[in-house]
Amino acid sequence: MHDLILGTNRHKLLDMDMSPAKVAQAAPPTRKLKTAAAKLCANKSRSLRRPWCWGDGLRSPAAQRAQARPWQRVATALTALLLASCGGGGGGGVESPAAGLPGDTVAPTVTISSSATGLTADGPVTFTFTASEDLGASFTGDDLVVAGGTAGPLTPVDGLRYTLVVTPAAGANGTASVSLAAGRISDLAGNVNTTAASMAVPFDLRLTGWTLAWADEFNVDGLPDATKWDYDTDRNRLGWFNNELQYYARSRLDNARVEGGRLIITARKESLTTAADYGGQRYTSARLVTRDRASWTYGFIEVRAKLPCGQGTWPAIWMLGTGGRWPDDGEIDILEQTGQNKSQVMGTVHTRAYNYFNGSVGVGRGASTALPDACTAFQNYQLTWTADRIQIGVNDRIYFAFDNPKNGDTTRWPFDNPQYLILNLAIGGDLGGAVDPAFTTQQMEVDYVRVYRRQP
Ligand SMILES: [Ca+2]
Ligand SMILES: [Ca+2]
Repeated sequence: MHDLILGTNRHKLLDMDMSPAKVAQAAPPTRKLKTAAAKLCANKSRSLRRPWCWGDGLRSPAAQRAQARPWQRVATALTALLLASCGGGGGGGVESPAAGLPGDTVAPTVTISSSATGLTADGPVTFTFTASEDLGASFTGDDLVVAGGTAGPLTPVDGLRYTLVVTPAAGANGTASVSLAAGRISDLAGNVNTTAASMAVPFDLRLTGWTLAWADEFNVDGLPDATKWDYDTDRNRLGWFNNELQYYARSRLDNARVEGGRLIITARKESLTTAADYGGQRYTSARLVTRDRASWTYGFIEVRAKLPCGQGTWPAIWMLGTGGRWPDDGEIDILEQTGQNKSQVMGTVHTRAYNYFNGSVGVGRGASTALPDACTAFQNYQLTWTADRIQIGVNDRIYFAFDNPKNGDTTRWPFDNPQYLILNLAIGGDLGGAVDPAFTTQQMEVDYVRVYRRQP
């Protein structure tokens, strides 16, 4: 395709008496190209008239040369010589002579940017197309393939820029994208674009009104970011609360490292007998907390993670109140998975009224949902927490909701105060159960943690 166009341009340079219309006739490959030049000349509304337009028709290059000022003739001839000796040049260079004039052999390009700020758009997305040179009438909305929403008209902003607004369906989430194929547009000299352009923007209209307040994308290899994460090792010596079997290590790459854009928490069968707080455990792992670094009251929290498949592993993504009083300050379990059923995930809240010390109202309030590929693929685990309700979901599907009774009973709703986030991989214990005798290592991988808050 590229060679074909260069060949055509070279032909045009050598035969300057071909009219643009004839060049267009001889040129590849689209019907649009054949008519674009004539269309342009017929468009009286454009403020910048083309030097090769005359009246409503086309002037031959010979007529243009006759009328051109002497310096223009010299410049045109020099450039034609240069271009011919260089074999026509390639795309992307500085346009010489001026874009669109006879002798312009540089194919136009289009770059695309979007109005989206942050990671996810929360409303209509405005795409801006910036052309490398004047495209005249050759660029229309019909040249674009739009997905993920309804597109408005392609609107010229100035000679080079155009905008297009894509409006996603109300309440939906997905990806809005625009793409322009090669061969769809041409510059004023008839050169056709040889490169495609496209842009995709993830959007989530459920986030309308929410602002990204805190995130870790895990982009820096090594130990987790110490400004965002601490380690909870408090109960290594005495033993953890739910009869789990692991020792939680601090700042130890073997148990928590960032690599390839992910946080990897690894549980291992090993005994750190020399650790100062060793409590007799036969497994190691890590429990990362944002405690004393970041906490939130209300928000939308999304954690994209892949869970371990091994029997006896108990991964959790959850929150505890910063007051440190359990269960009075409340607990929100955004994700838990038992050691025996790796195709199911659970969301739960615990309060003074709803905990396993209080048999009268049950161990907690929660629900589970089937997720067959939880341990083989990344999934989005989500908490939507407002003053009215806590909702827990996975992959945009809410499967558990817990309402604020709004009667002032903090034993049932202690969730108007800040909570910090915890990521850990436990072994065995009350939910982990029996550990596979062949266990050596298992891991939970986290692609990102994103916390959104309502705009004030
Ligand atoms: Ca050009
Ligand atoms: Ca990541």
